[in-house]
Amino acid sequence: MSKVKIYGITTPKVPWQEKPENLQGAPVWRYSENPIIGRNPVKGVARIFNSAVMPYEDGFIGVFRGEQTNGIPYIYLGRSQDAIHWEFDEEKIPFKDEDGNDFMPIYAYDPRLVKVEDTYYIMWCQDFYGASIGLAKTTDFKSFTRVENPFLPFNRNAVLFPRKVNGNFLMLSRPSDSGHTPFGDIFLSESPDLVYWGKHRHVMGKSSEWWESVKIGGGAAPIETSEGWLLFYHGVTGTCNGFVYSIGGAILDIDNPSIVKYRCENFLLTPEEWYEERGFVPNVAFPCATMQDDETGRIAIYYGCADTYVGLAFTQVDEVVDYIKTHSVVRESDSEIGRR
Ligand code: BMA
Repeated sequence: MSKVKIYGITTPKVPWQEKPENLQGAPVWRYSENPIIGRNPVKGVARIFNSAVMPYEDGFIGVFRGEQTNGIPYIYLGRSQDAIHWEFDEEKIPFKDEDGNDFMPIYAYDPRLVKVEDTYYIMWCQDFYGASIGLAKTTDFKSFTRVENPFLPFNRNAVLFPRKVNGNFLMLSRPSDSGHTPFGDIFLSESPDLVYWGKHRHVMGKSSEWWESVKIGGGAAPIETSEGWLLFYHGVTGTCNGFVYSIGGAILDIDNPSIVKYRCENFLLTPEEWYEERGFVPNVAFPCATMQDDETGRIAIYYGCADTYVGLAFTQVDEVVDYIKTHSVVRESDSEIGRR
C-alpha cells in the first residue's frame, strides 16, 4: 500500500514494469518495449502520438491523435485489453452537434480523455478561427456530442480535472498564439455547466530552469492524491535546432488548484531514446494521460514521442511525490491564487 493515497479512477490492470536498478535522476522509467505504437498504425494514418487512454468496461479505451496520410491530424478511437497493444477504428470519431447533426472539426489534435461523474469528455485542439479548444462528451463511445468551445482562440493543451471542485468543473489550458507559440503559462478556468467559463486563474508559468524556459502546458489530467493534485505537464526549451519538450511534475492545492504547492525544478523525463529524439519533430516527450492503481501506487504515463510514436513510462506515487517535494522550487507567481 502506498503512503500517498490516490483517489479517482484507479485500476490494478495498469501496465507495469519494475524500476531498473541503474536508474539515475527522477524516478520515472520507460517501458522496455517502447514505442508501443509504431508508424502507419491504421489505414490512412501515418503516425499516432499525443494520445489519451483510460480503463473502460473490461479493458481500456483511448482517443488518439492520428496524422492522416494527407498530413491533417484527427482523433481516432482505440481499444485494448492490456493498454499496450491497441486496435484503432479506421473512421474518425464522428462528432455531432447538440441537435444530432454532423459537426466535424476541420482538424483535431492532442486529445485528452477525462471522466467526470458518469460522462467521458474529450478535449483537443482544433480550428475555431485559429487554434483553440474543442470539447465533446460521450457515455458509450458510440455517439459523441460536441458542446460549446470553452475558450476564445488561441489556446491549446486543455485538460479537465476528473472531478468538480467546489461544485464547478475545472479546466487547465494554455493560452497561445496562432503559430508555434514562443511563450505560455498554464491557467485554470471554472464552469458550473461546461458552457460558461470564468474565474480564470494563473496556475504556473514557464520558469528560469532552462528545460522549461520557453513555455509549459498541461499534460495528463491531474491525479487526485492525499498530497494534492499531481500534475504531469510538458515544459519546453528553445535551442538553435528548435524546441525540446520534456515532462515535468507539480502538485497543486486540492481545494484551490491555482496554488502550486510543489514544483519540481528538474524534468522527470527528457528525450533520450531514439523514438523521442528522432521522428517527424525530433526531441518531443509530450504527456497526455496517466493510469494509476491506488493499491500499489503504480502510475503509467502515456506520452507522445517525436510527434511520431506513443511511449509508456512508469513511476510510483510515493517516489515521484517525494522527488517533486525534495526538488521543489515554487516562485511567487506559482504559489499565489493567480488573480490580478
Ligand atoms: C505543439 C503541439 C504538439 C506537438 C508539439 C511538438 O505545439 O503541436 O502537438 O507535439 O508542438 O511539435
